[in-house]
Amino acid sequence: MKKLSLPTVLFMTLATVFTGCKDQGDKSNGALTSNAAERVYVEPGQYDEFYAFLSGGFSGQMSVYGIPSGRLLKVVPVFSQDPEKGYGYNEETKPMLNTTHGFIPWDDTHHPDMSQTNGKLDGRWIFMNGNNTPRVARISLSTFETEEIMEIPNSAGNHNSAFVTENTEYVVAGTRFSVPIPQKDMPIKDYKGNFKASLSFLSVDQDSGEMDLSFQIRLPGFNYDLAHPGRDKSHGWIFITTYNTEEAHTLQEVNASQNDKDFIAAVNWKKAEEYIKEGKFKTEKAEYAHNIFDEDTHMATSTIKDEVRVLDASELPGLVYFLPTPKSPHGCDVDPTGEYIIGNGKLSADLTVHSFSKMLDAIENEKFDGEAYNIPILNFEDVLGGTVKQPGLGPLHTEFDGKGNAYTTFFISSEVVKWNVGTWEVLDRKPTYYSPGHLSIPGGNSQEPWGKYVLAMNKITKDRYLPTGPEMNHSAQLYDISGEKMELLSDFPTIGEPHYASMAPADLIAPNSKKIYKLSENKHPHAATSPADVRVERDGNEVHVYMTMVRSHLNPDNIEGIKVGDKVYFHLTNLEQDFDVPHGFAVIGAENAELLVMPGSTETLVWEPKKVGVWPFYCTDFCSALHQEMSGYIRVSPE
Ligand code: CUK
Ligand code: CUA
Repeated sequence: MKKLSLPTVLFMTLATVFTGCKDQGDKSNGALTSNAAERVYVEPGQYDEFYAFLSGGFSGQMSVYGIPSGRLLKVVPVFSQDPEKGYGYNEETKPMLNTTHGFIPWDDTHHPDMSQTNGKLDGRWIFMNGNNTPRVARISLSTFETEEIMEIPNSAGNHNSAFVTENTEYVVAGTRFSVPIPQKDMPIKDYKGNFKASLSFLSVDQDSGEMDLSFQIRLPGFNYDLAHPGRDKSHGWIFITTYNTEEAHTLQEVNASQNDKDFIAAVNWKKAEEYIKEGKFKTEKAEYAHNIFDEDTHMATSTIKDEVRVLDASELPGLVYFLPTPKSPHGCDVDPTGEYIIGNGKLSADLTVHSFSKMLDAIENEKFDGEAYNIPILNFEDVLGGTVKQPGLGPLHTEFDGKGNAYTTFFISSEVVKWNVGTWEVLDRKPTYYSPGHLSIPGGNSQEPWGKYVLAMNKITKDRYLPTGPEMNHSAQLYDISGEKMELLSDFPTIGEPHYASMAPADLIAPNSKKIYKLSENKHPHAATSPADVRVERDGNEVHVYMTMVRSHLNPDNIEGIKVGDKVYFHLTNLEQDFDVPHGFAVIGAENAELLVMPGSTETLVWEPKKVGVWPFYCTDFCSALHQEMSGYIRVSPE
C-alpha cells in the first residue's frame, strides 16, 4: 500500500468533512437579506455599475458580466473558434491562433488582468493567459475583441500569467511546469537540476498596446503557481509562489510536498532592466509566434520570431530572492500599499503574510538562510509580516477592499473570510456554494480598489440551480462588502470555468466602447465600399466575390460561373453606418462557420463547393423586416 504523507491525509480528511454537507442542499444559509434582490436589480434599460471580465477556463474565452445584476453582456472569443462571430474561422482572424505547434484553436484561460496607469485600473486592455500552449492575449476594451496573441517560448503551462505591472510596463508570464530548455529528448527521472523555468516580460507599447517579448529570467526547476506584481512601495518587483521545490519529477504528494516550506520568489524587474541595459543577457534561439490584428485593415498577421534575451537568476546577483512560505502556496497577492505579500499555503493552517520592507532590510543586511541554485533564501522569521491564525481551510486567493481589509477564499471550508491587514484579525466569514477558487473586488488587485462588492467564483455548483444533466455550469456569487459584515446578494451561472475575474467601474469602460467602424476608414484589401466595387474575380481556381451587405440586400445575389473544385472567397463588407446593425452570412455546406460583419467592416469566408447545383446563401442576423429577403443563389457547375 502506498504510504500517504501527513498533509495528504489531513487534506483528504478535511475535504471529506467540508464537502460532506454539500449533498444536503443547504440553500437556506444563503443569508439573503430581505432587500438583496433589490440591491442586484437593475431596471430594464438601466446600466450596471461595474463590468466583470471573467476568464473562461477551458472554454478559451472571456465572458463579460454586468455587476450587480449578473447579466451576461458578451462572450469574447480569445483562444477559441467562435461560430457565433466567425472568430478563428474567418480569414481575417485565423492567423491569431497560429503557434509554433500549428493552428491551435483552444486554450485554457485563467487570469484576465486589466492595464494600469500609476497603479490604478485604466480600462484600456485586458491581458489574459493561455495556459496549455503558452500564450498571452491582449483584448481591446474599446472593441471587446482580441487584438493580439503572443506565444511564450521556453514555457510550459503558462499559469502565473498574465499579470500587469503598475504602468503596464510589462505583462508578466510565468511557467507552471519546468522543462528542458531548450527542449530535448531526455529521461524524465533526470528532472532535478536539469529542468528549468522561465519568467517572461512582455513590454507593452503605450499607444497601440502591442506587446514585445523583452526578456526572460531563467529560474530553478520548481513549479511556479501564481504571481502578483508589487505595487506602490514594492513597485519594480513581482512575487511568485512556488511548489515542488523538491524538484520531484512526479507530483504525488509523497515526493513533492515533503518540504515544510516552499518559496515565494521575489523578482526585482527593475534590476533586470539594468542587467539588460548593461548587456548581461544571453541571446538564445527560441521560436514563438506573434499574432496581431491590424486595426486599419482588420486582418491578422502571424510572425514567427526566433530569439529571446535571457537573464539567468543563478548567475546575476540581486535579481531573485526566495521567501520561505508554508506548504504548497497557491495564490500570491499584494495589498494596495505594496507592503504585504500574502502567500496562501494550500496545506497550511495559517495564512502567512510577508513584509516587503522587512524583506528589503534582510536583503540589505545579507541575512540569508542558505541558497538554492545560488539564489539567496531569506529567513522565514525575518520577512514575516504577520499571520492570520486558522482562518479557514485551503486558502487560495486574496483581494483587498482599499479600506484596510482583505478577503480570502477557502476552497475546502467553502467560505470567504474577511480579515484586517495589520492586526491579522478575522472579522467576518460567509459560506460560498461551493468551494471557491478566486474572488474579485473591482480594482481589488490594484492600488485603488472599489470596495463595494466581492465576487466569488465557485468550482462546485451542485444544487444551486435547476439540474441540467450531469454537468452544472459553475456558479459565481456576489457579496456586498460595503458594510462591516459581508452579505450574500445573489448567485448566477458562469461560462466555462472562470478562474479569476477583473472588475472595473462602468464609467471607466463604457465611454470608450467603440460604436462604429467608419466605412470611409475601411482599409481592408478586399473591401467593397460602394456598389461600383461589387464584382466576382477569378484567378485560376480561386474565385473572389466582393459582396456588400445593407438592409436588405446582399449584392451580388446571383452568382454563376463557379465550378466544383474552386475555392471561393466571399469578401463581405457591411455598408451600414448605424450602431449595432450587423449582418451575417452563411452558405450551404460551408464547413466552418458563418460571418457576423459589423457595420463598416469586411470579413472573408472561404467556401469550397463539393456538389453541383444552385445553392442559397443568406444573412444570418435578423436585421430588418426584410431580413428573410436578404439572400441569394450561387450556381456551381461541374469541374
Ligand atoms: S487559479 Cu489557475 S487553477 Cu487559483 Cu489562479 Cu484556478
Ligand atoms: Cu442582414 Cu439579416
